[in-house]
Amino acid sequence: MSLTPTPADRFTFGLWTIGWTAQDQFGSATRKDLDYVEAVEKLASIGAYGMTLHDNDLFPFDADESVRRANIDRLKGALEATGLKMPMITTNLFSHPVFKDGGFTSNDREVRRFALRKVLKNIDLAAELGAETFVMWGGREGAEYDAAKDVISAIQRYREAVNVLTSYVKDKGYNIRFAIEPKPNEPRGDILLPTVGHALAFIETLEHPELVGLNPETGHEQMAGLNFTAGIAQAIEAGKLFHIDLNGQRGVKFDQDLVFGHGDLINAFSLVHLLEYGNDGKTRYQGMRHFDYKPSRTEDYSGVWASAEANIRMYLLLKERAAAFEADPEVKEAKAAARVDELKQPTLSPGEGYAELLAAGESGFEPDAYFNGKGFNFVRLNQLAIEHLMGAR
Ligand code: GLT
Ligand code: MN
Ligand code: MN
Repeated sequence: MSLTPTPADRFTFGLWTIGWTAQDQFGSATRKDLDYVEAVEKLASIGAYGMTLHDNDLFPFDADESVRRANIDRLKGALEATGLKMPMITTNLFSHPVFKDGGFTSNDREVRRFALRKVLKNIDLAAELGAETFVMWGGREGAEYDAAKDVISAIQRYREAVNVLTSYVKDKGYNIRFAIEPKPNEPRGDILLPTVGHALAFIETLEHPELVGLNPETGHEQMAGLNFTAGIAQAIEAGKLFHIDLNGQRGVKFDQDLVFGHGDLINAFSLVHLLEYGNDGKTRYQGMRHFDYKPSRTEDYSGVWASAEANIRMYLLLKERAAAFEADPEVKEAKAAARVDELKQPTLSPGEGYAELLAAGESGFEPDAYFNGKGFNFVRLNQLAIEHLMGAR
């Protein structure tokens, strides 16, 4: 297997990732601004498939129509020249002071109306650039104080906003689907739709749930102490994994946005295995492998590009390790001993209902045999997985 990326690998990067100038809560920028045309050219040269952006990564919040148009056209020229794609676009509803209490769910109705107009305009840009996925990360949609936010109404306003956006896309005939990106906290004390599970439940209450899925981020689930691979599996099963933000996070702390695999490596291994193989070969994830990381504040631009390539290399190495795990006869045997595939078998037989189940009785089943016997052999299987991950097999 090759560790040289090709566009077929579908690796994409946010302009805000490699372009992050490393200003944080405690210190000023440590790098100069990155020009978006240079970003496009560099990404193409390292084998990326595409780049993604927020409206205001490309033009300032207060840009007039001529600046906006000039920058869009200059970007389009760079995309055409390099062949790089723009498969996802999103809107910045978090930087400007107007969004200090959120966009779709600000207590201030005028702000909510302004936010919706900003997103509608950006959907036109997504259509113009051929983006098929429109991400919604509601980082400012939340609160610090329970009394300050009527969460029931906030969810209703969130729903109202997403319903407006899906009806717009339908009326315009755009080939665009929305992907909600959950996050538990940061920058708000508590963010609405904090996890994959919350967002999945919300989507089912929408007017056009078929147009709305998820863009889960590794670190965001792990910040909540959750197993990212397990969340992604549930999203795949629900048909809702529209996009994914890959990065690294080391435990329950602030959002680190490390290089993919530089956090919980074991979980990154199981994730790549899941994305590449699904559970039956049919549920392989076909979408973008989008890296949403922050090149550390300690790095200059040579370090930025080395870290961008590190994301790609980590994914390809894990894919190679996952393939070796998948092909190993000893793993197959350990999986059989662990009865992994038995879970695919429905619990009831064809035609059976609860009445037949009850009538079947215990017929020889011995619950007590599970004491001091009938182990599942999961540890042996996990040891094999980790040996493959370590390159020991
Ligand atoms: C922001 C956030 C990311 C989101 C981006 C999309 S912006 O950097 O931390 O997780 O994916 O709005
Ligand atoms: Mn993050
Ligand atoms: Mn993200």
